[in-house]
Amino acid sequence: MKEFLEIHPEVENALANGKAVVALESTIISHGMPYPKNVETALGVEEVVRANGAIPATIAIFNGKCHVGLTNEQLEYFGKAKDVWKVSLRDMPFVISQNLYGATTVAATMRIADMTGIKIFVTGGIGGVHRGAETSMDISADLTEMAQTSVAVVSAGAKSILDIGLTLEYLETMGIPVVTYGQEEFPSFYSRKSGFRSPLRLDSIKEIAALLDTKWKLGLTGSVLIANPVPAEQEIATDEMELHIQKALNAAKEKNISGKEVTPFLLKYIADHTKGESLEANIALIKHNAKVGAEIAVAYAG
Ligand code: PSU
Ligand code: MN
Repeated sequence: MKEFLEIHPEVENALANGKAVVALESTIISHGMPYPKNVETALGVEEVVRANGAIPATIAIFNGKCHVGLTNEQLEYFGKAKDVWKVSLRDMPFVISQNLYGATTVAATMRIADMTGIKIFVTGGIGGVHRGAETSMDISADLTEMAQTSVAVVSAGAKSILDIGLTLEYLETMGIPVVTYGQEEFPSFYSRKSGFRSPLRLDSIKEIAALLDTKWKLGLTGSVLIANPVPAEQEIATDEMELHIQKALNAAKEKNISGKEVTPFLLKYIADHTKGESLEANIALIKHNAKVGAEIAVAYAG
């Protein structure tokens, strides 16, 4: 696999010395937030990871190579470029063999992190089972990837553009532990609430690291979802978000949006219609996840 990887020397060095490394995705930069806030956020998230004792490794595909750890210029490129592929697992062989540029989703980022030897990955929200999946079959490859790849995912739960109940059922079926950090309820990205009880709860970083270590030492492959609720000051009420989500879903239906376009369309619609507030919440929760993810990576490495 080496021929497809371009590992930043700082990341390579950290891995060789058993230091904590945190993988970060790039779809969020290219397809999840407007420029220049996306680049500022990506740089800010990397700083938070460093401030908490780990080395950040943002992952993206450049000219057919999987880059693990990006330069600031590369981050800037991904924030600005309009022709960047959204790369999930099925897109990897095409984008790589065609020497294209791709921003990686949770699924593709996890896989590349695993190829590199990184065990902890931080994002905002994961993809999941979409509302209406009983007829559309729209279930994100993030979930099937989490079922097989042994990289932990730190997220603010799942956005309520998804069917959170079905997403939790799917994670249970696939044997993926879902641990909420510090509260009983599973969070829904913008909100600390979702209406669903978290399958598991842990209140310390040490216990989370021990759970990861135990799962993998038992030979149980696959991910652990660590749900880290958005900080209370930046939270947006679920009923307020629900109105925007309903409108976004209706607009997607009207425009016949399907396949891989669904998630970026819904994210952009909600961002455009909630303006500053949702963007600020989004930035705050990703930085908070970066802090918790770095702490877990340090505890796990220790
Ligand atoms: N959900 C969010 N924010 C995101 C995404 C999902 O709240 O940025 C992005 C992630 O990169 C995720 C991808 O892996 O969308 C899932 O896309 P799909 O539903 O097409 O699998
Ligand atoms: Mn989908």
